[in-house]
Amino acid sequence: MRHSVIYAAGLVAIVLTACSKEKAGKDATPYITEVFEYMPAPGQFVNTMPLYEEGDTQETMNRKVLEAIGNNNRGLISLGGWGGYVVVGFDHTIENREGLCDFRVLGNAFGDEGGSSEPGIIMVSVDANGNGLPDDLWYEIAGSAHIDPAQEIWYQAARDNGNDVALHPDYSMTYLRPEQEAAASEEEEYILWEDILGRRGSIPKNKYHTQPYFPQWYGEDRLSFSGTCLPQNGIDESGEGTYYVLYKFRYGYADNDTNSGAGSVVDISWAVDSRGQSVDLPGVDFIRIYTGVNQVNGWLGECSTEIMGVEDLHLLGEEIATD
Ligand SMILES: [Ca+2]
Ligand SMILES: [Ca+2]
Ligand SMILES: [Ca+2]
Repeated sequence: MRHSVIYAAGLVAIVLTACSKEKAGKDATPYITEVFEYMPAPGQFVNTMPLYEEGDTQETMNRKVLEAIGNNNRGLISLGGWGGYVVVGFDHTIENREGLCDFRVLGNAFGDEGGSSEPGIIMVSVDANGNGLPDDLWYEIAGSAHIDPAQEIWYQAARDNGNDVALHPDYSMTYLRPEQEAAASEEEEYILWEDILGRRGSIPKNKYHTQPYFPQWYGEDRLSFSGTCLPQNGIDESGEGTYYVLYKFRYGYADNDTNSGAGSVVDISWAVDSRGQSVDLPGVDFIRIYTGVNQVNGWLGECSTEIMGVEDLHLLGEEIATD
């Protein structure tokens, strides 16, 4: 009997620990403190950002990602092609304050109207079961193209360019490990993929990045991802393959605007459930970001979201109203 009382006391302690995370204490940090999973899709910066070394495992790669983008270190990681993702956590719950943006995702996009926008789709989750792990329901942040792709100012130009400008909400893709590494320094059909729409394509190997592009710590030959696929935002403005512009979406995505730009901040109130309905979240404990566009832009290579960090705006004392 006595034993069960002690056990119950233990349970209470666990519940209190979970609750204490709900409000940011004075020691809380605005930055990423945990990386739960890093699984990029194949890409030209995969296995170098962060660096894969012989013997690395999923666990050691997660740790390398934390060293890069955690605790305001501001290193850079690449999520590779469409679907590649990272799941991060914090030492407190990021509060959803009414009428305000709540967090910022840092990337390496530049240009006022875009130029190098490689949008990542952002998902959020609440540690509903209080176990400290991201094994709860996920909600997607409905960015501007989730609402209406045709409102992006570059929409018609992208359409005229032959881009796929549709938003595919239940998209999935499978990448195939190459049977052998590319022999030449360049190879158009290097990593083959197929998608749920029956389309096939490839991630080409380019001469600037010669390492394997398939994540080397991943053991299987087929690597699948699912989520939303955004309209293709890259246009070859030169018409001869020399000048690609990757246009910026209006709001709600990662690595889409400059880090100081209005497009890099997110209001948790933009979250929707799997049916696209708004959800009312008091705050979030976990954030998942995945590359949102499936497009290869000539010599620039595949569109791949890069992440430099995440910041809790409230802990930073930044008050940014939601437009
Ligand atoms: Ca908010
Ligand atoms: Ca959980
Ligand atoms: Ca980028």
